[in-house]
Amino acid sequence: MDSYQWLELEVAERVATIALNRPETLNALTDGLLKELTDAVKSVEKNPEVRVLVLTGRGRGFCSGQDLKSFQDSAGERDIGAHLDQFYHPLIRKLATLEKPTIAMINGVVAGAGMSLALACDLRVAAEGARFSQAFVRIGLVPDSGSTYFLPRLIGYSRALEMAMTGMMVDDQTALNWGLINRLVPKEQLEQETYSLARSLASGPPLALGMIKRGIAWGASHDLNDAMEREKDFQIEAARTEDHAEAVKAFFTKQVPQFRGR
Ligand code: LHQ
Repeated sequence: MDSYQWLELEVAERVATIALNRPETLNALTDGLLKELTDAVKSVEKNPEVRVLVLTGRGRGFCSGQDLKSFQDSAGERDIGAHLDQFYHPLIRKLATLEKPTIAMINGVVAGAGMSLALACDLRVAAEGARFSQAFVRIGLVPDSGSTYFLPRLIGYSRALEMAMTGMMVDDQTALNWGLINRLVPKEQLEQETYSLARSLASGPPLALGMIKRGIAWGASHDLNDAMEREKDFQIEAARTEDHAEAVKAFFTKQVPQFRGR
């Protein structure tokens, strides 16, 4: 896909930005938007110029989850399992396993599967005023698209259950205190803070960053012995990279290492 109707994709200074662009619905997810989003993440994956992905929303919302209008129009006719298999699962898997750091730049309200999208990113930077709801229960559904996996790992079992069972709206400060987001910044500093973080990650060692992402995901769901074995495999690979050799040299010559991803 060369151009997109429902989102914007831009690349600058080795950082790609995907901005969901259906602001009138707080960026609710239609089939069309989900297709474009999956395509855009794949193109970020393939683009060697890109080292970091920022995911955000245009307007006052980050993402309000499944577009309920398009579902309402075909109420009863939809096979939700097939819908999840076709649209959501490949997207969440692709985001969570992308070998490049991903940052959700949270500009406003986040609900339902929109929250799953934010949770599937590696880091979350939110603007003051952002709000978070596992809205599924409010319409008689259950958390999907990875929320049951990511949420208890991020904020703990009890808080995850409270959010999922009540659909409560969690405010920005609570989200920070609970570890749902990494950073909370004034609205007008959201882009500056996010891109400063993104550029710093983009100047890091790409191969090591990819392995760190896989390693932490592995460690979060394995026991200590398995985790150490996996770390060892990754460390052997990392220690063989040119980037590692260059960075050690740069340390002793007191220079800033230039990581090339080799
Ligand atoms: C929307 C939406 C929306 C359409 C706001 N759709 N228009 C489910 C089914 C099957 C398979 C896959 O997975 C899923 C997973 C899910 O994601 S289920 C959960 C779906 N999402 C929700 O239930 C959230 C619905 N939205 C809300 O609760 C509120 O809009 C929130 C809390 C997000 C924001 O509230 P407000 O700030 O008060 O904004 P608002 O409600 O006034 O919304 C602004 C506009 O956006 C409004 O349109 P209008 O024409 O009246 O201005 C809404 O209708 C529209 N909108 N969410 N998901």
